[in-house]
Amino acid sequence: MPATLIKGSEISKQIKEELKQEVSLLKEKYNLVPGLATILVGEDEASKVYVGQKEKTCKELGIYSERINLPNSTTEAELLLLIERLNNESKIHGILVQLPLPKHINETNVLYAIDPKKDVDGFHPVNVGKLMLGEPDFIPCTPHGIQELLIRSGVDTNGAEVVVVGRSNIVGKPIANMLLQKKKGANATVTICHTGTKDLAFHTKRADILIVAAGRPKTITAEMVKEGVVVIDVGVNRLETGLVGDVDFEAVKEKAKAITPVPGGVGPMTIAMLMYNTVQAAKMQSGIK
Ligand code: L34
Repeated sequence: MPATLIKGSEISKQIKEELKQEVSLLKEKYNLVPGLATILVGEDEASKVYVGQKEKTCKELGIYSERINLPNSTTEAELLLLIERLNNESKIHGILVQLPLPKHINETNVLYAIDPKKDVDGFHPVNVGKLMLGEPDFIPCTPHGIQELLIRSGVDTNGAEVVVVGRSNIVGKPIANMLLQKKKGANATVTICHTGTKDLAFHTKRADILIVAAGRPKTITAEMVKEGVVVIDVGVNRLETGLVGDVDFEAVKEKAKAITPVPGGVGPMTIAMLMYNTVQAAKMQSGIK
């Protein structure tokens, strides 16, 4: 039977609606307006689209946003100086430096410079560590979005065989770690596959829940999954024919119980969870529970 679609575009709307109400309440009760600074260095077209969506969503929700576009020629020192200014700016509660950065800038140095209290991406080592310990302040937006998709579409992760394809710091590592925690929306048996995995299909065929963040179209074909699998496709590949994920959607959907589309799956959830983290940051910095 063909799969049901897990519509991130719909579920993210619901989350944004909840956040909009919370933002309005924070304004009314505490005169608090959450603020997000987004920094884009260079001219990457996809990054422009994503940052644009982030800024637009802030506006929709009543979150203050400052968008900072810097030329490709920006030095690391200049970027670090800007981050320091934003770390000390009280109306900014969250700082997001869109990745990837131009090659001459050291990503690690930049991510370490963001005050962990304002690190709404959850990329600072303090926040990575807290996540791993099961006590997160900020959960990285894409894995957080994936977990919310699973919870809100009623997928039971408890005791499930989860296979994650991809080991990036942004998606693979954090989602694997989150799903193995002894918590609601987690408590799964997790396998992580990557480019060093000898027999990828051996692992993916065993998955009850398959999360694919490999960055390559058709990484997963129909022969590689079992009947009734739940598939979360994190890929965003721009081909001449349009945007596709990492999963051979048309074929895999015939075997899956549920599957996320691309576009309209994980992508919009990433944006929604960034808004969630920004509201959390504002509350944390203002001592509001
Ligand atoms: N710092 N850098 C930082 N934080 C992040 O969380 C990101 N990421 C990834 C790239 N760099 C980052 C994003 O925001 C990927 N990403 C992202 C955000 C949104 C969408 C996709 C990736 C998204 O909205 N995708 C739409 C399609 C948009 C289009 O037409 O291109 C979708 O429906 O999938």
